[in-house]
Formats: sequence, structure tokens, C-alpha cells
Amino acid sequence: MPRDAADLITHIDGEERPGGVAYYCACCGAYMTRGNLGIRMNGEHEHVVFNPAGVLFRVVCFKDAPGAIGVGNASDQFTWFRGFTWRIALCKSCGAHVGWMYEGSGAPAVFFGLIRPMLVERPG
Ligand code: JO2
Repeated sequence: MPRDAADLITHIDGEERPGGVAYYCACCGAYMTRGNLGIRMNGEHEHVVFNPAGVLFRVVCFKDAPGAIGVGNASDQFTWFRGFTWRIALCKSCGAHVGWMYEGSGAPAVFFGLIRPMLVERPG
């Protein structure tokens, strides 16, 4: 069993189907990431959080999201993941705001927190 906070969670969503699941941008359908890149942060894959504007997000964590790109300046303000700065993550294809790219000094050094309703899940 995984022991670390950021261990892979392939035992949750990577093992039932060959190839696992793939996630696509809910706005344009571009490939975003896949289930077997999912990670737990602070023990959980999915986090329910508020931003300073009072908007509630379901945020799911991935060690990479090849379809997303981090833009703008990194900020440590209001970060949901202690020790990590965030920047806005956009869909590379259509520019929709799909979540945030996090950077820290630990392991992982970089991960993506994606807004669950911005992802469409399909068998990969
Ligand atoms: C990431 C946004 C956020 C924060 C935001 C725009 C402006 C500001 C946005 N904690 N960031 C995180 N801001 C998240 C947050 O880890 O609050 O939601 O602070 O000026 O992404 O739209």
C-alpha cells in the first residue's frame, strides 16, 4: 500500500480498466490527464476548498496534466496546499481555467490541482 501523502492512487482509479481512465477538458474536449497520474495530497485525491472570492471548488490532484499549462506569477497567497505556491492552470487547447499548477520544494515538486467539473472522464 502507498504510504506517502503524494503516493500514486492507481489503486483507486487506475487498476480496474486496462489503461485506466482519461480526463478531457469539459470546454473543448482536449486530452487533459489520466487517472493513473492521480496523486493524494495530504492524504486525499480530492479536496473541497474555497478561494478568497468565496467560490467553492472540488479540486483533484495529479502529478502531471499534459493538457494544462501554468500561467502568470506564482503566488503563496491563500494556497490550499501548505508549502506550495500556485499559478493559474489553463487548458492548452482552449484556454479555459481548469485549475492550478502547484510548485514546492518537496516531493512532488510540481503537481496540478484540477477543478473536477472542468474534467470529463472517459475510459482511456
Ligand atoms: C489557488 C484566483 C484565485 C485567487 C484562486 C484568482 C485570484 C486569486 C483564481 N488557493 N486561487 C489556491 N487571488 C486558489 C486559492 O491554492 O485561493 O482561486 O488570490 O487574488 O484562480 O481564479
